Amino acid sequence: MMQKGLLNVKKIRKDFPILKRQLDSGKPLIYLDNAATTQKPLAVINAIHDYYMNYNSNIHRAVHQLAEEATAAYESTRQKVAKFINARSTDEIVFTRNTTEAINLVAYAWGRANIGKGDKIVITEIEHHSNIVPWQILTQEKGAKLEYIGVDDSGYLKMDQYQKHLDSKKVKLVSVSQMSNVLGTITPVNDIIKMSHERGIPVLIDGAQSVPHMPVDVQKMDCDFLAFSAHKMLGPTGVGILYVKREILENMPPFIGGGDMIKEVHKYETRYNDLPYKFEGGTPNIADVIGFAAAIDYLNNIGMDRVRDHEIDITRYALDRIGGVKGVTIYGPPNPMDRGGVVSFNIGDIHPHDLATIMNDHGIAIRSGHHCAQVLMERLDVAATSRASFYIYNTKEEVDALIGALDEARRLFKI
Ligand code: 7TS
Repeated sequence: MMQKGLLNVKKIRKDFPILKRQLDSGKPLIYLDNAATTQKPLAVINAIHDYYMNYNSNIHRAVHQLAEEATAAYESTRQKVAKFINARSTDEIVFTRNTTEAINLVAYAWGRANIGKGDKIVITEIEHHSNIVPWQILTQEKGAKLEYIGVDDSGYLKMDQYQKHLDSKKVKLVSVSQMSNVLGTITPVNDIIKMSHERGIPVLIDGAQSVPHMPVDVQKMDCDFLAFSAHKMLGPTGVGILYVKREILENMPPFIGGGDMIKEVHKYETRYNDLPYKFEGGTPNIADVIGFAAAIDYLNNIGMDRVRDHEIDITRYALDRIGGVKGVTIYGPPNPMDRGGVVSFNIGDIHPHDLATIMNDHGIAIRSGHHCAQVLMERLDVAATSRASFYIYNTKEEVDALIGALDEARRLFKI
């Protein structure tokens, strides 16, 4: 049953064994690097353990009992994923290794068949490298062009630039992150998709940061492709999801050739398997796909609306508290309603790696660096930022501990 009201964070924390960990500094762990990967509840760890202990087998191939059990569990995750994002059917859900591979799948399979000389692909300045490099490779190979929607000083996309790109009439694909992993910006994907569909242009949504943190409905949004990673939403590493609208997937050539993606192979030709198996060549990451189901169950039990509400609450508090630190610059939208639970900042001229090292001495795990978003770093005119990112088990007390440690760093560096 879905719960109501504020999250019972105290209870949630008990489900995550790692949160009890004492670090080498002697301090308890304060984990604020959730945009990189989240921690895993016991239910996920147990599901993986149970698979290897009791029904380890390859899937889709044999008729013996273990194979049937493993196949059923693997396919049950696909059903849960389809329901979680409200896909029309499980045919539209392809398992990959991560968001990066999901986007590359689209670039290779769809892109090679649909992008030609002089065509344009539109992305934005806030993208993660995973949503930049595949398009650079494709456009360079095809003699096509990569165009950017800029970001303003408050972290919002410059929609007038988007309009101009669309008006230029050569755009064949738009690929945009729904939530920035640096600024936290939640982008206006509904408008972006509507504007591009009016011109018959498909849209890929990078949901690596959005799907774990807010309700995402592919039918409502009407995106053509959606990519995200299990490991950023309580699930194991090594599992990514690519949603593709059925009518597009049906016409896509395959990505990786080999076992499992075929129906019949002859000396010089192959009949490919049904959707979505045509896009899942080779033995997949069975154990972790099975583990991912437990993560989806866990999130469903809380309810994604409540996950989002918790993060708005803690982000509002963090923006306020971090904003009060002397010498601080916070990047991204000032309004917590317009962003996810990610706060990037710099303090004076303290290098983010130095800051992260001092935080580590306090048991606080934050991220420092370019966050795989160097195009955005150039736009912000910084080499790096520090970043605190939150999830369902984080508390305001942990934000307070961060502030205490930041103040100490500031004193150390005489800012
Ligand atoms: N897209 C976005 C918006 C991301 O934030 C990330 C990972 C990816 C794509 C790639 O996901 P992967 O699972 O394929 O690696 N972001 C981060 C981060 O912010 N820190 O570490 C990874």
